[in-house]
Amino acid sequence: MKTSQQKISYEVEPPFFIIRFESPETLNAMTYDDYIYVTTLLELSSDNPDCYFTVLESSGRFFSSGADFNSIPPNIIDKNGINPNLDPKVIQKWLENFLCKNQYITQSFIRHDKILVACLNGPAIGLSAAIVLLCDLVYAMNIEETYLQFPFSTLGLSNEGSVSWTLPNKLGRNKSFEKLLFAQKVHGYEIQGSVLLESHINYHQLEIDYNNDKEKIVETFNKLMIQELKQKSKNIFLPTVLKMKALLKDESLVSQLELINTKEVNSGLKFWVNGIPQGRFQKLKNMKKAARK
Ligand code: CO8
Repeated sequence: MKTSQQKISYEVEPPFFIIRFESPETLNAMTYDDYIYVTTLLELSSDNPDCYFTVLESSGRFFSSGADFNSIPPNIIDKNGINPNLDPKVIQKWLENFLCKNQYITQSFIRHDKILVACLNGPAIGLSAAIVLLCDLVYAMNIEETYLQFPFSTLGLSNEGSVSWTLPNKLGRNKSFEKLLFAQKVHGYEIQGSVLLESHINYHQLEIDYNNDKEKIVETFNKLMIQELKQKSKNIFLPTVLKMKALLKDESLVSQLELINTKEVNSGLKFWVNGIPQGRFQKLKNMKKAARK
């Protein structure tokens, strides 16, 4: 099994701090260790005075398939016939395994002070999709193939990553209800112009076969996105972008995101204590295993 350092690389290319997900074999699924490693990289970027942009890039078909189902710990409940709701040890276990980690990861993205850029090579799912909605600039390689999906209801989870605030504000309230309650895909075309921004890359001008050379095209997309951002920021006085971010994402907005983050993790805790997500993740893992045979 790869370590977080093997799955996630980083590069400092001022004014950019580039974080790249490099486990295409699992569609860039993330364990809590991986997400927490990303938060340490966010801090490195934050502490680097030469970096003004933190760029998230990925590899392969998906930006990220969200939580790695192989990393979800099994729920050992009812071993002694104790109702899990009444066993403080079970509650403590999920406070540590879920609530603290999830809240901390989301909080790191909410509070990140550099311009957060997501370059989507493909779809993002779950907590990773929620993180995309917390980014300041989001570019997609291919609008038709890109989607965000929040399968929290099918996995017996509650909303995560402050998506209860971000999605209704970007997509509208009623549509967000449908997308979240029924775990439906938010297609690229539905958020084009609001979440997904247009890049000026013209793939038809590149000498790459879009359908047959996906690895090369993602590599090229990542490279060209950095070039494009360099070009766009060529004539700007960089310290202004951070002042602008502080205004566009001011303390009242940050506080709202933090409040909803706290409410979300608390609303999900009971499901973990009762073993619901663990069972559903296990089912998903078994389904994938069976499909491999
Ligand atoms: N975890 C681990 N492995 C994965 C994951 C994942 N989330 N997603 C895909 N993979 C693996 C598959 O097992 C498969 O491996 P192999 O080739 O060895 O069989 C490989 O990646 C390719 O996947 P598929 O063959 O399934 O590719 P498809 O194009 O057919 O399907 C999908 C792509 C739709 C993304 C499908 O793989 C899927 O449904 N994956 C699960 C997505 C998911 O539900 N993620 C969880 C979201 S919830 C969340 O993020 C909340 C987090 C809360 C807890 C945080 C704990 C860290």
